Amino acid sequence: MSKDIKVVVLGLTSVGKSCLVQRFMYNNFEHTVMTVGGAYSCKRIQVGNNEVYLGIWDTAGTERYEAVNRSYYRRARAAIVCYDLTNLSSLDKVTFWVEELTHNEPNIDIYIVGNKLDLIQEGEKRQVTQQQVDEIANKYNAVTLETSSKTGENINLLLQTIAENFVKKYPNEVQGGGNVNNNSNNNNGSGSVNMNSNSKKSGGCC
Ligand SMILES: Nc1nc2c(ncn2[C@@H]2O[C@H](COP(=O)(O)OP(=O)(O)OP(=O)(O)O)[C@@H](O)[C@H]2O)c(=O)[nH]1
Ligand SMILES: [Mg+2]
Repeated sequence: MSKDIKVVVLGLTSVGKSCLVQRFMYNNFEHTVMTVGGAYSCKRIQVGNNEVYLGIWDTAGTERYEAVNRSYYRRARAAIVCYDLTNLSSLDKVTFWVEELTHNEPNIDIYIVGNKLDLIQEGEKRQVTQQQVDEIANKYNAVTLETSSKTGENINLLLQTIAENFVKKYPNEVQGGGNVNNNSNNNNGSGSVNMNSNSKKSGGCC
């Protein structure tokens, strides 16, 4: 049995939303242009005995597209709300989107994701602490993770966790149940992540 899950990616411009989607979809890190409107991608992953199709809407981070983004997150089951670990002001936009999502899509699962982890590992100053992020996450019952689209760290883990948590939360929507091994707090990229062999660029999606 397969299941389509709509996922929306939100956050300030340049925090790395498109790079995150590109890394997940094609396992590369290439030059991206500023997103205009929204861009859709779909990929199949395996959760236990179930096929899950993640239909991902990558949105534009500039303010003039905020109204448009509301149409992209409508009826989404999960939201990846991104900030840049080297840019404190990008956290304000996280609060903005998380509040808006909680108000308009109260059942949505929220993942607050700190991008550009590689820059911190290379010695660039961290501007956003885990404590600051936890304050928001605790308030809105969100999962947090730090990722790098450049190195690929935690990108597959993030999307696999979204799919696994969905199957756990809505077993009746995904026939067959499956064995779900949720490693949502495991930041080392190991464990239940098994993505690439199941990749698919089109078809069967939301
Ligand atoms: N070092 C590093 N740079 C990154 C990473 N992710 C994105 N970038 C860079 O950040 C810039 C913006 O990336 P995008 O993915 O286009 O940002 P965006 O959030 O989609 O921006 P908008 O489409 O304008 O909303 C680009 O120069 C990327 O190369 C990362 O993980 N590490
Ligand atoms: Mg973009």
